[in-house]
Amino acid sequence: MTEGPHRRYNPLADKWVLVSPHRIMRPWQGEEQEPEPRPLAYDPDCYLCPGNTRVTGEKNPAYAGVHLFPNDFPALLKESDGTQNTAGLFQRENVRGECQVLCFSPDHDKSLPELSLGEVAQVIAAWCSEAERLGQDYSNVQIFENKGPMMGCSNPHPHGQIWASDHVPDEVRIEDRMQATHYLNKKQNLLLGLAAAEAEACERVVVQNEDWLAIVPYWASWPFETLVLPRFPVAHLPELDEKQKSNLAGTIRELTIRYDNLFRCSFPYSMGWHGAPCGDSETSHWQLHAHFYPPLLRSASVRKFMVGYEMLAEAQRDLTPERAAEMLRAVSDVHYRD
Ligand code: H2U
Ligand code: ZN
Repeated sequence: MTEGPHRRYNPLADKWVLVSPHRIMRPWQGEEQEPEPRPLAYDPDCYLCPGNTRVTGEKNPAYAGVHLFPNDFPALLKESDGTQNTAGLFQRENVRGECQVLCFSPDHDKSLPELSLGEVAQVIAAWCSEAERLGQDYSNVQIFENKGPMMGCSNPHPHGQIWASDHVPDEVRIEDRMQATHYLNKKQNLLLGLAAAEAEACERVVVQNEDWLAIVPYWASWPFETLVLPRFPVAHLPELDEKQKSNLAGTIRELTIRYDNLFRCSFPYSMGWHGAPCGDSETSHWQLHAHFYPPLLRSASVRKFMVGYEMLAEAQRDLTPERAAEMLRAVSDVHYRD
């Protein structure tokens, strides 16, 4: 028997999602996209490949592992001034920040799931050291990856971005408030409690090891959305020890392999890390975590659109999070291209 329509609450974002499991069989006559062609290991026209020249004329080094460089078109600048207006209908404030680009590997063709464990560990080490370095100067260090043309990513070369800002952006500000309220009311860390409950129930777990869990959250709004959760208290990426980082490499590698295997394609997503605002002295309510938001719904080309009811009312899904987790668990943990 299928479940009836119901709503689920997201205590981290203070949002609801409408779940309509009975609707999953509805016919699809919408857009069918062509799967993207696989690129080459080296592309002479790519601005991120080793040795190539970027838009600015600057030349990339012949890098062998990860490669980090300041974004040539940064959304935030180190200095900013202008009129501030802190009251009324037309408020504005000045912002200061820095943007970095992080190439995950010299290989133009290999995204995270196709890198070795050691190579994924190098990406994690770079995330941690940049979070540490930029966290000295800024309130928030937003580490993220936008993957695939479906997500508007301009270049197939595997890379992520890091935007540091002197303000705490909305998503993090709301999570800060929600975790603080939960901690105050329940005397428990929200996501640490969630990790323990999910590990026990297993229903929504996709990957697990001694230190980490990847789950499809109970309140997921994207069909195959996942949350990567530490099973120990930690507020910031640079606080991870070597074993925790190495187990995280295994978690991210396995999760992204399962993603790719689901529809046998390079699975698009936006992912990123959330940690406590840098420099906050009281962080007991905070738990570091990563969100993966993939757009795909039923195949390499059929995506979920967050439109209509989602834009005007609240998120809605047909496939249950439990079924999504089951599907991700059912595929192999060996990449389909191996
Ligand atoms: P996306 O493909 O996720 O948009 O990221 C590519 C980033 O790389 C983008 O932010 C930067 C763009 O500004 N970039 C450079 O810094 N130098 C270049 O020569 C091209 C692109
Ligand atoms: Zn490239």
